Amino acid sequence: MAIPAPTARTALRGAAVAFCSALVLGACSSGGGGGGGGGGGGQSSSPSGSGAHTAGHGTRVTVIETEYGLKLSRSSFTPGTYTFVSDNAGRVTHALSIDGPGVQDARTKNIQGGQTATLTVTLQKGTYDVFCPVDGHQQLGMDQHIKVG
Ligand SMILES: [Cu+2]
Repeated sequence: MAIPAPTARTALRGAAVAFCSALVLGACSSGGGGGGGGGGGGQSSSPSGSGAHTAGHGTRVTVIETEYGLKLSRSSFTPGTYTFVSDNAGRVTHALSIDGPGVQDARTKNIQGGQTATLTVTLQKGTYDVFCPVDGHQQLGMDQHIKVG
């Protein structure tokens, strides 16, 4: 019986939208009715990490770091995405950096002794330099070359 007149509906909707936008935007999403885009979330406060590649989808490769050397869990690589899990088994601060075709000095944050950090990169055919970017450590032996292909 009560078929709402289109004009009334439209007016009502318009009023509701206006009402909502007048309030805090987030409050509207609890209404559920019309597909409210992106309710929660908002800007999660990211830590210090810059552009963190958190989605570690790659093949895991463990890199044990000590004074002063790197030990990779694998030595043969085919092109693809890898997540390097850098495990600082030493006492001083280290980090892990990878440089080669398509990967320009990707690096983890500094890693304290006993901590780990990950680095996800996509490797192509070629040779990559895997090293510790902390001052002088590369020269001291924290340096490995891996061949992909
Ligand atoms: Cu180091």
